Amino acid sequence: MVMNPASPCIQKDSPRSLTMSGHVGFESLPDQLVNRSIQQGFCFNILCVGETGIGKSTLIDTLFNTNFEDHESSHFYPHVRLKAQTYELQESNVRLKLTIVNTVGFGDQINKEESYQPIVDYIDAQFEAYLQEELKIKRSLFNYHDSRVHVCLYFISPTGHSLKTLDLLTMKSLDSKVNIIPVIAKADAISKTELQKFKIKLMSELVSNGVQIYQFPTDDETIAKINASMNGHLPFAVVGSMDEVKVGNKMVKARQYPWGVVQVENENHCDFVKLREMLICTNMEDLRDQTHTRHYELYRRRKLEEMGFMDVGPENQPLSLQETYEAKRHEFYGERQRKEEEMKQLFVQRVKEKEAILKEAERELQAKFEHLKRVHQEEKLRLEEKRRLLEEEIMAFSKKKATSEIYQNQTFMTPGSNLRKDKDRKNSNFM
Ligand SMILES: Nc1nc2c(ncn2[C@@H]2O[C@H](COP(=O)(O)OP(=O)(O)OP(=O)(O)O)[C@@H](O)[C@H]2O)c(=O)[nH]1
Ligand SMILES: [Mg+2]
Repeated sequence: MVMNPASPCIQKDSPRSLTMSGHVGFESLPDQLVNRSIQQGFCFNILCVGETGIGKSTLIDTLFNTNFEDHESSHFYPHVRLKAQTYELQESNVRLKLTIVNTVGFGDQINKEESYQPIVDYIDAQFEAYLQEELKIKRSLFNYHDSRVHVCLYFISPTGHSLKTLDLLTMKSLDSKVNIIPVIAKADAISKTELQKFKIKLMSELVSNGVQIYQFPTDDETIAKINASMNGHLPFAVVGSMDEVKVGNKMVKARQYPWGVVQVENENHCDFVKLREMLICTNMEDLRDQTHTRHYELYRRRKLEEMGFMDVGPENQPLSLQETYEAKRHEFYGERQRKEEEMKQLFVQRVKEKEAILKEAERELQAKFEHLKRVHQEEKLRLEEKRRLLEEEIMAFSKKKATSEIYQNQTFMTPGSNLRKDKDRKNSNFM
């Protein structure tokens, strides 16, 4: 026996069957479940994937016998967009919150990759929203509007040939995320013999390309027989119409043509009734269940593994969520410390580099200052020398001037000097 070392050895006996001597009342448990479910109401989400104008809205209207008033789309959208609309329906005392998600512009772009990626993203986004709600401390899953897609009705064009690459690519990328029920749309456009061949061709193409479509469950014996036989009719060839035509003395949903009437609910004309029976009456709960236990579970597992959670450790020993959390926290703190240390070292290195740069700049500045000081000193000396020479010149000039003045005076004072003679000459001229 393999034991968890942390836990004491607990031996579990298989339960003993006892007979009760009187009525206890837990036989009403299924009724309690039914009552609670009716009170709570149900939710069902259908994704319709198909080219523009292939008959998606008409089929949904026909299935639920109502008018959802969906506007027709243009063929010129640059991207595929998903449009979700939610409706509240009631039949007897059962309330159904129905969400119809339509692909707008599907197949209209040249780049086909962009046709299916938005669908994948939409489905993942609904899973993610549910997971986030589940992971909240204060969850409100009881009144949470579950938008996870329970079924994808994939509309195939009634070409009578084969699947298009886009059909295969899209179904292949969706089959692990959603229950796919392929339907041949506008089946009134294909003859009875061609239809049988077309169905066989489609199924073999799906199998050879490894596309997993939804199989009606055969494990519940009450519905095993009908489900097994319906699995053999896939993909359903459907016709949609909300028009009422008089056939015999009855008004029936039909499409009227100049050559005759195609009755939607006539099993000799198309598989519409089979689809309605399988989708709504027999397997709606299984579709909801498969979505939760298979597709969502897969998404959740991948997501938690991506986040580093696992059920067993490296030596295959069981790991509790808390142990994983502690290990992750430890790893996180270690990583944070390492990063902090790295940052510190980087900081010290940067400071050193900056200091070296500043020191170099200071040294350059000092050298510049010394150079300027020297130039200034030399200039000063040069000017002082000039000044000295100038002063000497001034002094020499002053001396010369003084000498010349003395000489002039002497000449003026001496009788018979030239100055006197000149004066006399001037005077004689006047007389
Ligand atoms: N022959 C035939 N025509 C159909 C069938 N179902 C719908 N149509 C017609 O196809 C046209 C488009 O139908 P819609 O139901 O609006 O198609 P859709 O896929 O919702 O179109 P978008 O939402 O615009 O992409 C309408 O003229 C319908 O009457 C069908 O089963 N057979
Ligand atoms: Mg539509």
